Amino acid sequence: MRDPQDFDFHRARASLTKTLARYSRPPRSRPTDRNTQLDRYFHEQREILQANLEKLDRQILRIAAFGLVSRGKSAVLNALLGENLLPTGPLNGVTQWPRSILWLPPAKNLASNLQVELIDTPGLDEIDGGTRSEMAREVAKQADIILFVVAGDVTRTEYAALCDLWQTGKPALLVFNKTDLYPDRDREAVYEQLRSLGNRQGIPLRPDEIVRVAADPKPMRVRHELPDGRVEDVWETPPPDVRELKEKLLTLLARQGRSLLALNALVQARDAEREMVKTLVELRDRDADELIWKFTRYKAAAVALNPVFLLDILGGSLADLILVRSLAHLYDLPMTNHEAGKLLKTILLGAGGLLLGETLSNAAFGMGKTVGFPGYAGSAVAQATIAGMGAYAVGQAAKTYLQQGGTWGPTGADTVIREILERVDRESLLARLSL
Ligand SMILES: Nc1nc2c(ncn2[C@@H]2O[C@H](COP(=O)(O)OP(=O)(O)O)[C@@H](O)[C@H]2O)c(=O)[nH]1
Ligand SMILES: [Mg+2]
Repeated sequence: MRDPQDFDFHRARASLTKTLARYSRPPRSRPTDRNTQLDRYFHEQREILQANLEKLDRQILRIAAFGLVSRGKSAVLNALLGENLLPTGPLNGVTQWPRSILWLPPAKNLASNLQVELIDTPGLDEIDGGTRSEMAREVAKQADIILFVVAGDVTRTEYAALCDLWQTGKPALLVFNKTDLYPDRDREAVYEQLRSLGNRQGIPLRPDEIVRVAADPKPMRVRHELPDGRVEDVWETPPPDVRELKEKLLTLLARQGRSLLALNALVQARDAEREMVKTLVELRDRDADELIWKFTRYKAAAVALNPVFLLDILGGSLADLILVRSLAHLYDLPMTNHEAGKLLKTILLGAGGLLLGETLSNAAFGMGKTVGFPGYAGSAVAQATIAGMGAYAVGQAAKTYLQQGGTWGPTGADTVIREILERVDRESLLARLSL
């Protein structure tokens, strides 16, 4: 049987490739554009798309550790690595910048060529406010899984930071470190404490998203009984214990690693595309509305003045089509067949309205526009109104579809994200990304 993760992976790749192709060139600038940064902005978003495609191709999954200073973020990652590659210490500011290290977990647990990168970050309270939150947001965006490291009581600051990270929709684990110092603090106790902090806002985690570790336990005094019956106290340093965390991560990586990678790439691609389209739409919204009104008036006038029944409908629909094309041109946004199809439906509904309107007004005012003035004027006004409204509806619908960009098409990011999430276990960490 084909691995569903493979399927997710390939669909995500196809969707991203299509999106990139759709935005292969920056939108043409218009004299009314106030924002001269449009070109640069477009390239930035395109780079995000490209980077995500590369990340997907190289199959790099990123796990980032966050938390306040000295909670043992670096120590936890070292314990996972099985080597002290990252500097740790009791002083603030040991870790100044985010750093990433390739993790080679036991291969049998990992599907295919997945690579895992561990990202160490400075304490959320280690650098000044603005830079810190921006850095945290950037790293969180790129991460596929978030580890939030605490030790002892969870403070309000930690709770707030955890909520912020939770907003990204990424799967997150709360890593309760230094269990050697807090042997009685079990999962329930930690969860209860979160509850007391969260009160009505809800808890940003489920109990099974809490793991307990002792990444760098301090030496303990151990009593040894010697063969001759004497008792001796010696200091022993227990080995790091990150079993719970490692197991959770390996299970997650094996079951959903590639799907997770696919989803994250898609979510970022979708956001980049939305950003691009939003900027363009905001910039050209006034022009678009003007265009729609112009067409609305033309169409109303043309329908009112034109005496031939079928010509109204044909001409009206043609005008609608031209309006749609003009709008697409104005925004300079690509229009997929899927959207064009949806639009066509709206246009046909508009034509149906006109047809119905003509029939009804013919009945109400006698023989229609061809006979007698009062009848003509009455039905002409009615038909013109309906035709005008139709153009307006079509214009607004076209605007909405264009604004949604390609993300809703059959290969669009939104569709693929939804379909992957429908397949995966809803209760699992992965479902968090549906936010
Ligand atoms: N007792 C105890 N100390 C730990 C544990 N993990 C880390 N530490 C200590 O906590 C201090 C801060 O660790 P570090 O990894 O630098 O914290 P970071 O600032 O969050 O990266 C260091 O002195 C570590 O030795 C643990 O499991 N138990
Ligand atoms: Mg550190």
